[in-house]
Amino acid sequence: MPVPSFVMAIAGGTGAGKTTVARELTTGVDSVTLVPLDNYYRDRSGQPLEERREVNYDHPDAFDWPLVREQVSALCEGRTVEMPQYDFTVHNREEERVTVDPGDVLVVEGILALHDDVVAEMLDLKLYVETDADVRILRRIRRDVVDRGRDLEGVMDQYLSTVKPMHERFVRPTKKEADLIIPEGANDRAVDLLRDRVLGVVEEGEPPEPFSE
Ligand code: UZR
Ligand code: MG
Repeated sequence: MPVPSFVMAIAGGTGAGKTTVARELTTGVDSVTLVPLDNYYRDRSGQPLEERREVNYDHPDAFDWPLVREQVSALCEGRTVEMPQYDFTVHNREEERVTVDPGDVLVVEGILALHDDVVAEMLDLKLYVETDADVRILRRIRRDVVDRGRDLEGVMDQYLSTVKPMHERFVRPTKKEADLIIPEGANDRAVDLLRDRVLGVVEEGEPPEPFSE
């Protein structure tokens, strides 16, 4: 298995376009390993669904950080991991894990991708995608209502009670940990520049330190 040549994190609020940026940034790279932090929500099999519905999933405590550290570190060292999968419809980890190999580029993506100091040590590049809150909530509504079959009332309640306050308390402050802040979603010049950089590192073996020359 290869040891990844480039390890990056992409943080930002819900609906910011993190997944899109991750895809755009790695277009043209043969092997990319995505580490979505959503997969690392704690295992709540011992808890009834009613209780799981009430969990604050935007708080850092909702995540299984020891497992995130263990698996990101393993992938960085070129080892395969058994990655948990998350089922949003029942708010729980799935029973089956998926075997994930390390690629040339590793992308850790999630609202709190820049939250953990130990994970931060493993990163070559830290990005924060910044998108206006109105755009983010509209995207979130579309995703939750259309794609995940939730009701509008519930999505609005959740946004006001947890998503927004936790964003302000835990997600937005990680912006200052970022090497670069990418304004609004994909298809901009920032993304083009970075993609060239990533491809350069992977194909020509340039040093991973971003913008070091
Ligand atoms: P992204 N989330 C759920 O809605 N249900 C769950 O069971 C687990 C997570 C939401 C979470 C967060 N919050 O805002 C979002 N809430 O998933 C993060 N409330 O995912 O980065 O793709 O927006
Ligand atoms: Mg996403």
